[in-house]
Amino acid sequence: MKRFFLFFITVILTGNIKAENGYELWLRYYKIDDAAILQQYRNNISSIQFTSSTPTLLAAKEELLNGLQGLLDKKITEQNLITNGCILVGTSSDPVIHSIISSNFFSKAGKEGYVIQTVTTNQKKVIVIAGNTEVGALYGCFAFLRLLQTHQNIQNLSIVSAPRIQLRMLDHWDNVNRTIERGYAGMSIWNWHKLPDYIDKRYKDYARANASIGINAVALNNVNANAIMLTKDYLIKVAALAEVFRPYGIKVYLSAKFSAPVEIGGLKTADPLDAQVQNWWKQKADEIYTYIPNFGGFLVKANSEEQPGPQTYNRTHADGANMLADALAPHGGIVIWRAFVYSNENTDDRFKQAYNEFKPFDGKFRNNVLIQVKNGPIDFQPREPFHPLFGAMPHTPLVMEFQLTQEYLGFSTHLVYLAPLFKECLDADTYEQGKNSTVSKVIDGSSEDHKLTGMAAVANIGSDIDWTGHPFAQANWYAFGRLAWDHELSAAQIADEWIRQTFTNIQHAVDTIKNIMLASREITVDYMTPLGLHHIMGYSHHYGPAPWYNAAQRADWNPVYYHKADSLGIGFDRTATGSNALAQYAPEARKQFQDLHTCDEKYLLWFHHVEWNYKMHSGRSLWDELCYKYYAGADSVKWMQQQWNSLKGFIDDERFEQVQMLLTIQQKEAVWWRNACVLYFQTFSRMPLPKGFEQPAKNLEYYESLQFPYAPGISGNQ
Ligand code: GCV
Repeated sequence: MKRFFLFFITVILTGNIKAENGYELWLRYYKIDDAAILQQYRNNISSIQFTSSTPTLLAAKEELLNGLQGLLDKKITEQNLITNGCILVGTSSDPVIHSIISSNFFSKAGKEGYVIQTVTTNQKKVIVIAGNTEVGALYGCFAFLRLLQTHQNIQNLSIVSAPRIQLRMLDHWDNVNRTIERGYAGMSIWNWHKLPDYIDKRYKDYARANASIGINAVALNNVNANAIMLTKDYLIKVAALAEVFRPYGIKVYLSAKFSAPVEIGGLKTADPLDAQVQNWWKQKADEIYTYIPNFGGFLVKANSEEQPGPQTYNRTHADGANMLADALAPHGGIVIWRAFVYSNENTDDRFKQAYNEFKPFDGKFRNNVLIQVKNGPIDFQPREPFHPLFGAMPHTPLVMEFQLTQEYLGFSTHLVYLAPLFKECLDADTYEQGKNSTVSKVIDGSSEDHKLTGMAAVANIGSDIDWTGHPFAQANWYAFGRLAWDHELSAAQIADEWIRQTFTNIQHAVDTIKNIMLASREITVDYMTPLGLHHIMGYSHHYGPAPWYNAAQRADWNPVYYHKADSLGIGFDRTATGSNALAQYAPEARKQFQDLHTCDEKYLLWFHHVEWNYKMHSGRSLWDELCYKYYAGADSVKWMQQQWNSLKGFIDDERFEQVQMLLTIQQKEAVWWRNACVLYFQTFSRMPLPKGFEQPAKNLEYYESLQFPYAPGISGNQ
């Protein structure tokens, strides 16, 4: 019966769904297809009134009008009078809004938050959307449209929402020549050649999408920076983008190359303690602010992976960051200095290097410096324990750095919903100040009362028509913004609202898609790096498995450095008998990892070298468990395919087929990962595959022979 019902719905729907290319993201505003909900909205909304027409409120008005007219399929008028069903939008400084909304709400909303209230005034029922600032009101409009797009009841609204984190930032690794380092969705959307005169429509749509989820900062260029970005010609182009973004509350930042004073300034040195160098940066900052009055500041990768930095001149990270901070301070700019550093000369465990280099400088940075730390200690792996710097630098504001572009998670061909990965890190307990000192409390400033706070993510956006190359990669952009606004939202809640806005509100379809999304990250971990394996992907391009690789010029670029498989077992001993990286965590946090028998098996091989015969919680040997995980992961992609196939007719054919094809690739690649890894590790364990497991189709030599010279995403600082 249920089947028949679903089939019936499918038949009805198929005729109505128009093809979509994904360009509109989660801001589609198609007519509400539920008659009762549509009626409720039509009854409650008739007109809009804006209290002023500044650029930000004009942007809000355009969005609200466009959204309402699309969703309600009715003409919405603009009124000067308050009538029944009017939506009144403005700021708390407007006398009418001030008189009908309690100031309590506004104090909770803070600088960027919003209030959405249903109010009856002079016998007229109205909906007020307001903030203390215009950008707060803009965010409120987007939030209101989200309510409608997700079919919420809007008859008696009483909502106040404020971001938990101040700086909610996308970092583009886009090069000047429009290639993108680790980019899998086409070329950079910044057309530097045509800027500043040609303003692509995409720039505004990009700003709208970001504002709709509260993103308020973007670093435009690769952290492997090109100094040319700081020349006048390029600053003028940057200024043109900043102008498009400004009404949407978005500030631009630039990745600054530390050697710029030499490369474009004609100086002999970039030593941060040299007066001429300091002066050069001061003048550069002054110049930037003449073009971009609301410029955000610099993002810096220094002394890491061949990038220049203060250590080049025997100075410290603090010397370098503080020099730039002093140049920006008069203008209110900030420096975001990355802690992703590891040195070739240092033979100690790469895991430990960022902590060792940065912890001694805790409290030594200027007030306008933030230190940006990747979520885990190595590099955006499918699963990492939280970075030990979180909780270790109480006197320094730390910015979280996540990665949306799926460098280590199947590029833009694998469906991997990243919110569970983000949440796992944010919810981890650092025990910095006793129990419940979660990573999220470190970065939202509540642990140490920091006023400047931030969360950043490496963007997954490119020139592909759907922006992200995989329709589901859009969900990662969306989830990042929502979590940066409120890290207490759950991965399921965010998936739910994204699906409803992006695909459909039909409950069966929402549930099916949500199940796929929520399972996808763990499935990927299982077929790529189960039980705490990490960094075993292809060399340089990072595509596919290569646990055997051992030819890189630096030891810590080789997978064998990380898995340490030998005839006895597998895994990196980071306890006191090994590299003792665990000592970098607070004692209580360390406890959860340090004992082989109690360590969560998800992290086992991150911290222990474990014998092949070791008995796991399941009762299986480690070897059998490893095989079990690899096979379960690959099989689960088939489950994802079956689930997806059941959605035919619930969503448009164009995106349905796209995802179907991408899942086919994902399934093949999952089997490839499984076969290559199992065959390789078997050369050490010398144990058979567990009974009943299908023998890999090819031998290890075959997998080792695969070459991908043109895999996407590799590039330097062009
Ligand atoms: C921008 C990893 C990536 C590099 C990236 C680097 C970083 O090593 O593979 O492409 O460079 O991280 O975060 O700086």
